Amino acid sequence: MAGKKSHTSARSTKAKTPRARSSAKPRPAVESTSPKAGAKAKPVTRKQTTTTAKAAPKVTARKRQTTKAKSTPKVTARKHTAPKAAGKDFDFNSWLLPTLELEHYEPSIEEEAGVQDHIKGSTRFAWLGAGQCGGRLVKSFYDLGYRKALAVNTTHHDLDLLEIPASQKFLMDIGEHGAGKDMERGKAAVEQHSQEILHSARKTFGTQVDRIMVCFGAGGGTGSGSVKGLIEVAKRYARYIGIKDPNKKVGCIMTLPTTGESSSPMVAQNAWQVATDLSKMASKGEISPLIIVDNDKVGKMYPGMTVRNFWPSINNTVAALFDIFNRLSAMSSRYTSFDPVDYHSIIESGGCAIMGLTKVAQVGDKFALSQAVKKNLEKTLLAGGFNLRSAKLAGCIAVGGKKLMTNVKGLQDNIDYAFDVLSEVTGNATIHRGIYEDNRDSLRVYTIIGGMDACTARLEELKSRSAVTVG
Ligand SMILES: Nc1nc2c(ncn2[C@@H]2O[C@H](COP(=O)(O)OP(=O)(O)OP(=O)(O)O)[C@@H](O)[C@H]2O)c(=O)[nH]1
Ligand SMILES: [Mg+2]
Repeated sequence: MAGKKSHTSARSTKAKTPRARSSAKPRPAVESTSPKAGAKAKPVTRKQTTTTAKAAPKVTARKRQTTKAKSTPKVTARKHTAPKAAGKDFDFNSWLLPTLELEHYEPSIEEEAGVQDHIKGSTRFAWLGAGQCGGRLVKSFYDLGYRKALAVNTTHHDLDLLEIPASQKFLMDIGEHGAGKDMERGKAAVEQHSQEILHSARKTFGTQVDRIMVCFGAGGGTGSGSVKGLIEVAKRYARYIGIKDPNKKVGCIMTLPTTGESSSPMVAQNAWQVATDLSKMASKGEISPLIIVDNDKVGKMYPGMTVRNFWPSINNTVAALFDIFNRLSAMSSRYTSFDPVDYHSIIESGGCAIMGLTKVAQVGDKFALSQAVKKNLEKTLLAGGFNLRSAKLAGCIAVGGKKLMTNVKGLQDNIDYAFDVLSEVTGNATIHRGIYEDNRDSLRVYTIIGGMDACTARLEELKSRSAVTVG
């Protein structure tokens, strides 16, 4: 038995209680369940069924294996007996400390519905929006039916303008209106209020959530400064509701500033800093996915937007595009289904992710179609500067009008060929495919590319701007 000692954990001290030591025969390790030595202890947890005084040596099979049992392989019989205070050298601490058994149990969480969603996707998302951009992004998701949205800000002015229920807004009061592009203030705000934000998240989201996305705009003070703290809060919430691997279930949507905005060195510096930090976290698998939306690129892709519709148009496009993958992954197709498992593997692949939509005019010609997809791909993705060949996984879904699907000969082949071309462009990333039909008159190709390295070229550009000194 002595040789076994080296295998035992700190918990083995229990076996050295006077009672255990005085036993003539080798006794099963003693597990204490009650602080009352020698008392007839009541079961203390749902799962524990044996009571201390009734501990029978014949008990050989236990449903619940304790750490101790694992570390002393020879012990087959287990009893849950409280230590007896027999003898003056009874060491109260040595048996009291190991009773922290409850740490091994999941707290029993009651199902709470939280705010009800109105979506038809395969995955239940909760949204945490920080700063003005984050708040407006989550509002766009809210409008699509993703009602589990919570906006946080350091100023009530931005929150007041958000048309979501007051209970889904949280003011991180730091005594000033906004962080004034000072990331330290954003950071301090979340540190000061993290407990209350967690509380609001629990109340708003409930327990029926699969993934949490934190949204913000890189460049400001509130969102950029608080995002890392909020990711932590999101992970705490995830653990609280029993999500197993929070690193894979908490992601981000981050926007990058326009050229005009980043002519301010502070905006460029903030954006470079936070985008670099989050890209590192994403590549280490600490968040997944990190979806990047470059406001500058989107602004140039859709020229002629008015001031009034600039942000709402971008936000609604981002939300609708994100929603497409979630929604289609819940639908089966008579052609090729994009399964929830496909979808999840992409969004869990870590690294950076981008999304895009290409409309294809020439569908009847195999090469024209694949060329259109290839040529349009980089142009139509919502952010650039990535090495697409670093992608691990991608999803590509072609949605064609019923008439096209019925009348165009060889369309399935042509679409398949376009998928192959995409695989080539992404350095042979695994492409999860989907082919669906709708009532429109066109063929649209929706793409999400995941598991990529950071958009180094774009980050360098931001860095160079942040070096410019004013005056
Ligand atoms: N896509 C998108 N980007 C936005 C929106 N609003 C702001 N941004 C971007 O987000 C960046 C940060 O701006 P805000 O979100 O206003 O900043 P903040 O986090 O509130 O920080 P402070 O105002 O400094 O407290 C801006 O430079 C813009 O590029 C929006 O509604 N949609
Ligand atoms: Mg702001």
